[in-house]
Amino acid sequence: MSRHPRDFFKPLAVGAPAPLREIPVPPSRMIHFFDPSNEKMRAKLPDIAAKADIVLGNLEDAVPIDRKESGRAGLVEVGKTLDLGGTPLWTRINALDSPWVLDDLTTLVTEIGDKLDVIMVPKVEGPEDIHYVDRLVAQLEARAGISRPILLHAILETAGGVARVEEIASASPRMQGISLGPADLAASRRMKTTRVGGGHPGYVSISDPTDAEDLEVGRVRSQQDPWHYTIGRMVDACVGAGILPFYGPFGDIKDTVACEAQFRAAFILGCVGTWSLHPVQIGIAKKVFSPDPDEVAFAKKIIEAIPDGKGVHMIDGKMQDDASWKQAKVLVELAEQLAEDDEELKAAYGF
Ligand code: 1VU
Ligand code: MG
Repeated sequence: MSRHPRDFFKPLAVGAPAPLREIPVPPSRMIHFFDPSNEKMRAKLPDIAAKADIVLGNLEDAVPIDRKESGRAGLVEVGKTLDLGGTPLWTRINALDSPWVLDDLTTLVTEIGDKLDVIMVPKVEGPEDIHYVDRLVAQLEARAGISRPILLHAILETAGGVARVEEIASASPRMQGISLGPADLAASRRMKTTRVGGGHPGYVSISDPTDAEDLEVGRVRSQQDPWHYTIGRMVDACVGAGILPFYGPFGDIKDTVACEAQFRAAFILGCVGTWSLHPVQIGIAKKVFSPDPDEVAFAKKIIEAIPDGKGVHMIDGKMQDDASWKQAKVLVELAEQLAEDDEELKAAYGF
């Protein structure tokens, strides 16, 4: 936080809306990416929005240079003409050092700022990047007469950004969350992988040999998660700042099994959701980021057995106390929230 604490929640431009004190937490299991320069994808968006928790018009990487302007115009058209049935609309703007970002922000905030919930900012290196966007968005909100502040979401995809993730998370009251960007981050760190998320057969731990003479015998190799450290650090930074952590892209669209495993590792470590790059990943994210019904049933049992959440108890042979009661609350409260608008989940959780 670079401003005095007393000024942290003051609007950064005369006429801009007051920053929110609490970050809203609607169901956020997947941020579904679409290419707004692709007319076919735009046409499918109402159907996609009915399945996804959040839809995001991507203007940055993956959109070719000659379609940057039509992508921006396509997103304006989406905001002005499509009924997304209440599903939040986000965008990912071009990088702050690119020739497109100023027009991205100016056009989007002034044309469809009242429809945009969150602006995702790529390649954030430090709090100064958030401060720049924060002030500019405030000026544009004031110009457009927007009454609800647009929130910001940073992608953690440079080594420098990871080193300053706590400062990024608390750079502005507009900060809504952070996503892991494993592709750019791998390149920035000079990690030796061409994969977009997921494990790597070279990143393993190995058991001891069973034969002292022959080092090849009986050794079990087990792939490790190269994103474990960064996800853990990102989750801590986000929770400390009262904002939401997300896993990012999983590029092997055909390998739905590995995608599910990567999403689940992120869910268990504390992420609230992930990106989906292809319609097939929406269902995977929904399954993974909705808590498992058996685990919710056990969590409910803990809460029912320990109404005041105090003391030590044995439930099904497992020790429960004040801390495990809080763990149970995390799962049950998330399940209750997700079940509110989903009859299938409501039945699965027995609410
Ligand atoms: O059956 P149809 O032809 O009518 O439709 C295709 C396709 O258009 C559609 N589809 C999508 N619709 C909405 N949102 C999407 N994200 C989306 N992706 C595909 O589904 C039908 C079947 O598609 P497909 O299996 O034949 O797949 P394609 O080869 O058409 O498309 C695959 C890619 C990966 C190109 C496509 O899914 C895509 O563009 N996804 C978004 C990629 C993206 O946003 N990348 C940037 C974020 S990741 C990053 O920055 C770091 C790595
Ligand atoms: Mg990236």
